Amino acid sequence: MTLDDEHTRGFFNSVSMASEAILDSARKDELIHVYSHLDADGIAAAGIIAKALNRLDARFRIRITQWLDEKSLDEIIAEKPHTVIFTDLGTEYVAQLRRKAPEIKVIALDHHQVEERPAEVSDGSIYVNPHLFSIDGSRDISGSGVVYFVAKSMDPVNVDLAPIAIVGALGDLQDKYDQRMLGGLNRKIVDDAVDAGLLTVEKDLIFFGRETRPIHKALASTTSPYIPEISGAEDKSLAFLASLGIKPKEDDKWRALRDLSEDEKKKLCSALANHMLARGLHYEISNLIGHVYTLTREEPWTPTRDGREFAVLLNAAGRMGKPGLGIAICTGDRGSALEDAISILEEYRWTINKYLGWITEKPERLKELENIYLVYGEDFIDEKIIGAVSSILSTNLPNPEKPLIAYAKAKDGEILKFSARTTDAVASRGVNLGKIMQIAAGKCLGKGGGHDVAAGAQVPVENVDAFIKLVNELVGKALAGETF
Ligand SMILES: [Mn+2]
Repeated sequence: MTLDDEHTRGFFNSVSMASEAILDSARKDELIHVYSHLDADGIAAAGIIAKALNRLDARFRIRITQWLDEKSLDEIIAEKPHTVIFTDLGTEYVAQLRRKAPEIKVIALDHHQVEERPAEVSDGSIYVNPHLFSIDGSRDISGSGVVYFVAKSMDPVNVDLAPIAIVGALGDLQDKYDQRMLGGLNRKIVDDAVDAGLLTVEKDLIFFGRETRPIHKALASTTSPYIPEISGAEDKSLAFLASLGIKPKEDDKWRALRDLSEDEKKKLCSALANHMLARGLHYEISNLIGHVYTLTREEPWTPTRDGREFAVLLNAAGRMGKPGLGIAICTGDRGSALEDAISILEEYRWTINKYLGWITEKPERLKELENIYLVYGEDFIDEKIIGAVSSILSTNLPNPEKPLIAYAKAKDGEILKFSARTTDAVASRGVNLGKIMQIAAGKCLGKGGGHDVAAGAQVPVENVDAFIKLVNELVGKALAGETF
C-alpha cells in the first residue's frame, strides 16, 4: 500500500471532513460528547481527542463504555448533546442515532469492521473508518490512530500525540508485520513520532523495559508471551536466569536486557521456548524478538516508557474500573496519576496471573473442540478481563491453528461475554472471527462483532451451547472455504 493510492486518499478526505466538523463544533462552543471504548486503544483514542479538544478550549465530556446498544443510544439522546463523537466504536450506530435524533451531529472515528458501507453518508453524519476505504482496520490502523490523524488535521501541534496512537495500536495487537512491526497507516504515525523525537524503534527482545529494568523484572512483567511460573514471579524469574548461567548483576549493578551479549540472548530465547514447550505451550522463538517502541520522553523505569507496556497500563486502568486515570495519563498527567496507575497495573497483573494460573492448573479448563479451543471462566474470571486473558492465552496454544474462544458470566448472570482470538495465519485462511461472532450471536439472540483476529460477543445464558456449537461449525466452514 502506498500513502497516495486512491483508498488512502479517500480515507484522508474523510479525516479532513471530521476535523472540519469538530473544529466547527468547537468554534460554535457546542457541547461535545465523546464515547470511547473500554480497552487500551479506546482509552488512547479518548486521550488524544481530549487533548486536542482541550487545546481548542472546547466544551466536552467523555464516557468510556464496553459496548453500545439501543439503551446507550437513548441515554446519549437524553443528555441532549450538540455533537457526538464516537471513538474506537460506534460505526454501526451512527445511522440509528441520527434517525432517533436528527438534530445531533454525529462523528464516528472507528476502525471496527462494518457489515456494509453505511448508506447515508450525506445525512450530515461523518464516518472515518479504514474499512470503508478497503484499508485493513485490524492491523493497519487502530481507533486511536484514526483519532490521531483527525487531531493532526485539526492542528499540526497534535503531532505530539503520535506516541499515544502507537500505544493504542500496540494495545490492539496490530504489530502484525514482520518481526512484530507496525505497518500500513500505523507506519506513518511511527514516522511522525520518530521525526518529532518522541519515539525510537529498535529490534530486540520484546520484553517490557528492555533498556531500563533488571532482566528478571523484565521477564516477570511481560505477559505476551505469558510464561507459566515466570510471568508475575520475580523470584522464579531470577532462579531461571541463574539456571542458565546468566548473571543478573555486573559489579553490583543490575543488568538490563540490552546489556546481554548475543550469545546470552540466544540462550535465553531457546530456554524460554523449551520452558513453554515442556508445559504443553507452543511459542515461536522468533516472536520473542521484534520491533520495540520506546517513548523516549518518558522516565526510564516507568511503564509508560515501553509502548507495549503503556498499552497494558491503559488496559489495566480500563478493566479495573479507572478509565479516567488512563485518559489522564494519555493527556500528559504524570506524578500522582502515574503512581495510581502503576498500582492499578500491579493489581491487574496479579489478577491476570491468578486467572491464567487457574486455567493452566487443570488441563480440562482449556477444552479442545473440533475447530476451536474453549475456556469457560465460570464465576471466577471477571468478564471485563476475559478479553485480556484470551489475548494472552491465544499467543501460546498447543495448536495455534485453532481460534480460542473464552467466556465468562456478566454481572447480572443472564448474559455470557465471549472473547475470540486467533492468529493472522488462521485469518488469512478465511477465518473472520468478527463476522463469525456477529452471525452466531445474531442467531442466538445476542450480538457480536469485531476484527478478523479479535472479536467479542454477548449471548443469553440459555443459548450458550447453541452459540458455541455454531461458532465451532462456522470456523470449520470458513477453514473449508465455504461461504456463509
Ligand atoms: Mn481498537
